[in-house]
Amino acid sequence: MNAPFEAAKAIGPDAASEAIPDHEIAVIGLGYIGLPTAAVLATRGWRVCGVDVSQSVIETVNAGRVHIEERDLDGLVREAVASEQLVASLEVPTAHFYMIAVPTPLGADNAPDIASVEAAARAIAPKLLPGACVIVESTSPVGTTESVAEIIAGVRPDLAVPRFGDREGGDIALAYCPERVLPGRIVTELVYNDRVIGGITPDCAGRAAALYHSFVKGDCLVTNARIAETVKLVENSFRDVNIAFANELSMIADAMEIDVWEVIRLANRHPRVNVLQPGPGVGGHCIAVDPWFLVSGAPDKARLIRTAREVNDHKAIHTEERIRKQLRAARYGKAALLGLAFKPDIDDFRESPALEISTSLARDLGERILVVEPFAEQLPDELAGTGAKLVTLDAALREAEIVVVLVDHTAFRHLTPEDLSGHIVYDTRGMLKR
Ligand code: SAJ
Repeated sequence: MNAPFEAAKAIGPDAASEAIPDHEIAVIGLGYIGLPTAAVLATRGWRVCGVDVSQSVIETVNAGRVHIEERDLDGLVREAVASEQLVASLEVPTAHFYMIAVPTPLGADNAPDIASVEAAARAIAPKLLPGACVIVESTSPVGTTESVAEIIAGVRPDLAVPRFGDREGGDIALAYCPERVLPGRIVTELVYNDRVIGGITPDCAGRAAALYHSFVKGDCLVTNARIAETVKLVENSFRDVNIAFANELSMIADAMEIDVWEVIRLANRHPRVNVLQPGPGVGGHCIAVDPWFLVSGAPDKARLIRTAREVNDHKAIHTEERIRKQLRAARYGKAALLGLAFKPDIDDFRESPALEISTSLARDLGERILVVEPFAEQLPDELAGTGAKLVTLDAALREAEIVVVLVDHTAFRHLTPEDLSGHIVYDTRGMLKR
């Protein structure tokens, strides 16, 4: 038995050692968070079973390969699977720790959809042994960890399931520990970021924290589940509100024909001002989504957070309108759209304003749209058949009259104003000013 296994036994009640679980840790959901977490834990000596509903994900991981692009993840998964510390399965095993890392998308009317978390809780419940610890990592509306506890209590009346506010622990522990890693830096940030660990009871928080102490080099900060759930939503809402300020400023500057980049550069020389960067809108699965989870908790009170979301969504419409105007003025000229990803240097096109803008333009003006995206081998489905073409940067500069920077990928950053002379340039990211 290795050291982490001893640690797991040590933090559970004595009953934990009566039955030997199949695995030390089960990670439910092998996506952008679950797979890197499972691989990091496995390479730190834990016996990990990753669980997913997709047969192809299971086969890929068990072959030591990855189904998502993330820096350093492929080597880590290969090592974890080769050492037999990580296996993937469609079935939830018995384990000491369960980590739930499944998607929590926006449902109708921007309401949170936690169906996958609830399904994970129902799948885990029959497997729980006394001493087990269930941790939710998925970004969730406040109260979700308590809902998980209720589901488990309903399926397992034989277990003393702790309730929020209890002073004592129960047969099992339940906690919320939000992921806070930045796509593109996930493997590093999983280890070095501080973690916030919120228990349904103080005992639950302590038991969950023991797991994080085994692989996190940052601080493990202990609190209750509701606070931890709120902290996660606050982090991304804070960022969204600040980006909205920058985006609103850029639209004001457009109307007033002022150079927003110069304004921000100089304003940021004030010791207490730090304006973020405008862009074509806010993308990704997190910042454009999570603020709605906070709004849903108190819709009448969350006026600024809701407005920020609306401003950031509107920035994509504003950007598209400006490009359409330039295309109208150019009569038959073509526009080169640089980048489709939701931010620089990643291949992730989910909720990407650049993709949304490009798709809308291509549907109307396909033949006049050239797309340059170093992270795509072919046009994404949304753009296929519209007449738009995926071309190299050189070809785009030769053919297009208008050049729009939608994503400041490193592959574009060598461009100088001289390279672009003779073109109409719309730089939504301020790349050419840096
Ligand atoms: N963006 C701007 N201007 C800026 C900064 C960002 O327009 O000044 C845009 C980006 O282009 C992108 C979007 O915002 O479209 C989000 O990008 P990001 O790099 O700020 O954040 P994400 O979505 O990749 O990751 C965020 C992170 N949260 C915070 O920084 C508070 C990460 O730590 C979280 O773990 C992640 O959300 C998550 O999973 O919740």
